[in-house]
Amino acid sequence: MLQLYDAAVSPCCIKVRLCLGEKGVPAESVPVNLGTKANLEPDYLALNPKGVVPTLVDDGTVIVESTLINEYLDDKYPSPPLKPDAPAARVEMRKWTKFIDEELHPANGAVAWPILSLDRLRQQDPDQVRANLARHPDPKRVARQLQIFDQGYAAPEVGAGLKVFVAATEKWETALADREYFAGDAPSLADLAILPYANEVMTFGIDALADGKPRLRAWFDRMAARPSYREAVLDAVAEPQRDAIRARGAAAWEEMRQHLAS
Ligand SMILES: N[C@@H](CCC(=O)N[C@@H](CS)C(=O)NCC(=O)O)C(=O)O
Repeated sequence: MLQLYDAAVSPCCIKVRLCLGEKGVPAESVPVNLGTKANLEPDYLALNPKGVVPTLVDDGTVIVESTLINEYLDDKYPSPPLKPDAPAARVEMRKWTKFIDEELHPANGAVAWPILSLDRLRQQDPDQVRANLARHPDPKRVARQLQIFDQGYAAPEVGAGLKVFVAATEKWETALADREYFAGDAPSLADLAILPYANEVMTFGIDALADGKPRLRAWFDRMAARPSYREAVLDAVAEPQRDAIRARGAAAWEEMRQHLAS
């Protein structure tokens, strides 16, 4: 059976779980506790030298990077297809997955990461927290997390990340003007790549970002009605935890939104 090294609320892991759900392919979820930095233990770094989740292991073959994992799953389990047939629509699909990997996911580290982590980290010894954050092999991630730990939602990184989210929701609303899904006429890997981040917008207390974007809301409702969303999101994170995240995000939004005024 496939093994997925996994973290429940990680958008990159949700992306892969959505794909497994759409395919109806079972996988053993191997939880990696990001809170205790299990992702930086030598055994895990041997699988994924970047020290991030997800990692997929298929009978000894190790695949990292959520977008590549989903491409692999779609190649290996072609039914139902999650890549449109037409070459131009495939380019469209990959334009979105590239945008998520290169722009929105790093911004996510400045918007969702503090909502998920900051309150918990602030209950710990600050020097210990800084030392722990600094252990990560990616210097950009370390600098971003240290700045946000020290400055909270006033950190410039939060403002920059939030502006990327605003731009993303605007791009999504525009793209959905003439289509129901982001590439082709059925859900594709593009929709599965966007959904975890749209889910944060809609359920992390920051849904003001979707105000005035009816097409984005309708697309989200369509995608959230699919069984794969139930499995990948609702079944993976208990309702009280989802409620707590929403409450923390709503409080954070009052501070975060100040960045949009400037
Ligand atoms: N480009 C990678 C990004 C993976 C990534 O950033 N994963 C986050 C969770 S969403 C992580 O493992 N963070 C660990 C940490 O910050 O220590 C992918 O798409 O798989």
